[in-house]
Amino acid sequence: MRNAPTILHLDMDAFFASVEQASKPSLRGKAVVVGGLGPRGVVATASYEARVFGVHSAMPMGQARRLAPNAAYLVPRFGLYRSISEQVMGLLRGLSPLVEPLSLDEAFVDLEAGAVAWDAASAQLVGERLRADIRAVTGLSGSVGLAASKMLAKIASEQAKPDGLVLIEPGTERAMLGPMTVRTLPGVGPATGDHLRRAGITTVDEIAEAGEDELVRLLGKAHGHALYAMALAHDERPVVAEREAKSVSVEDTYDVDIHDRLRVGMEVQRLADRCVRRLRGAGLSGRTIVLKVRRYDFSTLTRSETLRGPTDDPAVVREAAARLLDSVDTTGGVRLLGVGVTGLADYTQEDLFAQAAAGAEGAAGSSAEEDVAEPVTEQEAVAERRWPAGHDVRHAQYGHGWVQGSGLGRVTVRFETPGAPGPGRVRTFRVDDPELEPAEPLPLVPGGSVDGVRA
Ligand code: TTP
Ligand code: MG
Ligand code: MG
Repeated sequence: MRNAPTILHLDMDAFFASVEQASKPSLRGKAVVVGGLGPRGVVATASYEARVFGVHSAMPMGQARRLAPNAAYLVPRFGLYRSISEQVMGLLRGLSPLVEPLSLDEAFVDLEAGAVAWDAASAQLVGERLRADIRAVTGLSGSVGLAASKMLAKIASEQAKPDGLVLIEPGTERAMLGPMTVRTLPGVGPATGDHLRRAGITTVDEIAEAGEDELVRLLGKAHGHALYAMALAHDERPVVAEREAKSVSVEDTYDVDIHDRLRVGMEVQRLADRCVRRLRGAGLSGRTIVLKVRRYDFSTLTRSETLRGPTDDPAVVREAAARLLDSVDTTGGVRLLGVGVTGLADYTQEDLFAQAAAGAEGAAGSSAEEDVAEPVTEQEAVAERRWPAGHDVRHAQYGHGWVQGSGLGRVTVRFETPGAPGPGRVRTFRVDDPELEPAEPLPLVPGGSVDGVRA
């Protein structure tokens, strides 16, 4: 392990919700919940104001509404979040060639490799300046952790939340980690935590005391070994730049185009299994399942789905690939099929013990939009799909605004823009008002850009 705290971990605060608050002045300082609003929807995230009521990511939306009935409930706008993520990642790449994004709002940066920091004082300065730059460019706050290893940098940014910076001085790691709950360690979620607790292990010190053999006996070889090392604050994993980050994929080209839909389905299942064997062979797991289809006319489509947590479970990958295939038209024949897994993780990410369950519950990310409508009548469903809560609109007379809600043939719009000093006015229209149309998001910061945004 290096002896200077020059690994930086950044994680944006309440990311989706903060973007919504930045773009909608009336929601600043208010409880905001972003997620799927349909009957099976789950919370993607909640603003810190909403977390006070107990609302958190992955909670069923119905439960969130009971806990925080007065919060604003919004459908995610992934295009906007992606474009802001790009701005943030761009700032990180300005610091070092070694930037490892873990998700839209989170990345490791090796400051030493960028020659921008070499000791605690210089690392602290870079971290503070980065937070200021992020605020200037995006209007949002991110929390920064600095330490001599990835694991500790991530723990530090968690401690820094929200809107802070924590630096862990090398040499103090063991003493700091010891009394903390095992849940602090990466890879220990609720399931692994329960498992350890039943064995009488609740703190990091108790993992160290239990010894490596006991950990392996409890959690299996790979996980037990890794967890023991982390409890001793041993973590030598390098920051891996995005372009080096591996993705595992397999594909087959067919001599004769496949026309039979059943056969296409079977091939996809076979490729999914092969892909998982490779993945496991490399000791990896990944969050995003990708399906590639080249059709008879050489048109090539890729479809992807992002799961809540990384998986290396063949059943989960097979099911995701099958769902993706459902959305692809293969009439006319298929020349090539491929299945891949990206967003790879080693043991750093989520609760490895519970990953199969998370995968089985389906995707939390991109599929949320499908949950939007709870059809009261056909017309209601159409209205809600055309006017999702939180999405931008433009009215010929009143200008730019966003959908506060819709129902009973009406849509309520609040006319306000990101730069405005305070809340804008609310007006209600018929859902088929010819003067009202969906609009692209505006930049969060005056003069900023939202290149490539498609909400
Ligand atoms: P996180 O960084 O885990 O959470 P957050 O940024 O909302 O809040 P925090 O301040 O605690 O970091 O996730 C980033 C975004 O990813 C989050 O804003 C929404 C999305 N997300 C989901 O869609 N589903 C989930 O289960 C989680 C955890 C996040
Ligand atoms: Mg975050
Ligand atoms: Mg995050």
